[in-house]
Parts: sequence; structure tokens; C-alpha cells
Amino acid sequence: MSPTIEGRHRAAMDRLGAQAIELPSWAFGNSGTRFKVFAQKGVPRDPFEKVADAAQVHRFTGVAPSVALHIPWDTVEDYDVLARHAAELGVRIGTINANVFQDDDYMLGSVTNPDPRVRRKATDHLLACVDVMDATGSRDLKLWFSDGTNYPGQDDIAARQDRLATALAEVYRRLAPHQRMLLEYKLFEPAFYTMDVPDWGTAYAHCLELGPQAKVVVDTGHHAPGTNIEFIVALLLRAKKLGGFDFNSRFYADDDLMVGAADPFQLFRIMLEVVQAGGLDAEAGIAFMLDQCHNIEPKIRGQIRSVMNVQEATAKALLVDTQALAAAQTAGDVLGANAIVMDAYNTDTRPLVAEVRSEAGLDPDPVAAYARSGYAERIVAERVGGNQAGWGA
Ligand code: RM4
Ligand code: MN
Repeated sequence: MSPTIEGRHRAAMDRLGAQAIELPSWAFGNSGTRFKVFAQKGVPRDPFEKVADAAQVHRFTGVAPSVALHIPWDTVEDYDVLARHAAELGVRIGTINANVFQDDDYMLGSVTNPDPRVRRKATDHLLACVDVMDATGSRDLKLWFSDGTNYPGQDDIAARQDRLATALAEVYRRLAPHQRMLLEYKLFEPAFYTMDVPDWGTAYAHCLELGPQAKVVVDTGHHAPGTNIEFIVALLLRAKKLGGFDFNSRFYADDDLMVGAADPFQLFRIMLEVVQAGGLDAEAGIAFMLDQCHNIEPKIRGQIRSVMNVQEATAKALLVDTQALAAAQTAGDVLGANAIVMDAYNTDTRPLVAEVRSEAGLDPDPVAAYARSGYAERIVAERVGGNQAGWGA
């Protein structure tokens, strides 16, 4: 017999209370498009202030205990000091993101560059990121490569794959047994003809060759329109090769808008695959990260809203009556099975998630509680002078 609706609610609440969503340090800095980066008042001037802002999101949501760094944007002299600063604020340093896409040397690629000197430089940066992980206690190294070509014939596609494999293998060998390499893919941009890691299949093939500590990251904004992302998620989960998510929303290309804003139904469908495959269990090792930019909206509030969107979608996925669904599927009851999934999706999970917060001793409304805290006004008054952090700064 299926558990009662009350039983499912209780089970969902327990799961939601234990959820962990990682925040990107770069979400708190200024960002924009190639047309304009708009500066906002109160934006962090250094990684310490970014971590402080991330800690506010955790303070009011209770489910965002870690913040990812991007190197060199978040380079500091002493990572111990930054890690301690995070701990004092109730959060910790999470994934380390490498950056081999913003140096003039990388015009024709980083680890796939035809010039061995540039490849060496890029690989050395990736190795240096593992040093940072050692200092911060981070588990994951996340790699996204802007590498690719713009014109047919520009470079040898297969040779670039060989160069990529060589660099990845060197970095993989440098990992400690508890550390992982997460390889991210992206269909296009900045390269327009070929990206060297354009899709999950390419990332999966490299990860398979590397070994069990290499896993694929699904950035929800990095697919062609209409791609069935939950299918990719289900396949990677089945192969135990899903390392995590970079959550965000897209309407057109890699828009980096708030997760669950453009297509909450897609987010639900993704979370349903995760839930059904046991991907919420800590042992599954799936990193639920946000990778977003808040170009025109307030950043901390934007992050709070994004965390809430993930929680609400997860709650809907958890409410699916899985036993009834399995029975309908076995019986070939197409419409019955679909109705069970849609019933869960159409449930307003906001009260349930609010209850989870109340049980944790938090305000049920994080947006209002954050507004009342006066933090937004305080950082505007305090963060005067200095250089605001920005995408690429
Ligand atoms: C890339 C990719 C990476 C992120 C950078 C900022 O498009 O999504 O994950 O670190 O942007
Ligand atoms: Mn990403």
C-alpha cells in the first residue's frame, strides 16, 4: 500500500531539512553581459565579503552551508584564514572552480591549445587549484573549458581531444583519494564551431577513461533548446557518473538566470529523476550547486529566491507517490502514471517548505526575514571604496 499523503509529507520534510545547496561566490559580485556590467551598491570587494554574503543566504534558508570559489577570482594569500572566516560565519568553502578562460594566452584554447607552452600553463593552473582544495578541505574540483574552435579546419578536432585527455589525466593523478574532478560541458560559447567538451557524452567518455573520481557536471543552461535534461540526468545517475549540478535558468542561451525561474516544470522533472535514483542521499555524492549571475536584481535576495526554488521543486519531487507510480507503470496505465506525477507537480509546496524552516528554528519566510535584518542596507553603508568584485575581477 502507498504511504498516506501525511506520511509522504513527513518523509519529504525530513529530506528537505537535510538538503544542501552550494552557492557560487561569483553570484555576489557584479555581473552583466558583453554589453554592460551594472555596478550595484554594497557588492563585495573581496572573497571574505563574498563569503559573508553567502552566509546570509544560509542564515535565512538553513540549506546553503557551502560556497564555491573561482580561482583566480577568489585568490587569497592564506586559504586557511578564508576557511576559518567561513566557519565563523557558519558556512564552509565548497567546490573549487578553475579558470582557464580569461588570459590572453588562452585565445586558441587552454589545455587543448596547439602550443605546448600554453597547455603547460593551463595544466599548472589546474594543479594549483588542487593545492587550494588541500588548503580549504574542498572535495571537488570543477572544470569548465571554454576551449574550442570557430572555423572548420582551424585545428585538428581529434588532436584537441588527445591534448584534453592528457591534461585531465595529469590533474586526476594529483587528486587525493577523497577528492573528485567534476567535468562540465557546454554546447557553444565562447567557441562557435566546436567546443572541446560540448556535451554530456564527451564529458562522460573522458570521465570513464579517467576513473571513479571523475564525474560529470550538468549545468542546466548548457544545452540546446528542447534538450531533455532529465534524460541525461537519469543516464548519468544510472552510470554513477553524475557529480553534480550547476543550476540556473535559460530562456535562450547560457542566460544564468535564477534556477526555476524560466521553467519550474523542468527543474521538477530533473529533481524527480534525482529523487527516484536515490540522488539525495549523501552517499550518492551529488553536489547541488547554483551557477548564476544576478545582473539586474539584488544578489543576496536572488540567491535566497533560487535556493527556495530548488527546495520547492525538490519537495514536489518528494511528494510523488512512487508506489502508486510504479503500479501504474507496470499496469501500462499511461494516463494514470502521468497523473500521479502531475499531482505532485501541481501541489503548492511552499507551506511544506515553510514548515521545514519553522522546525529548524528559522523564519518561515526567508525573503522577509532577510529584508528585516537590515543587512542589505548595512553593506551599502559599509562597503564604500575599494574595488567591487565583478565577473572576471
Ligand atoms: C561557465 C561555466 C562555469 C562557471 C563560469 C563562470 O559558463 O558555467 O561553471 O564557473 O561560467
Ligand atoms: Mn556552470
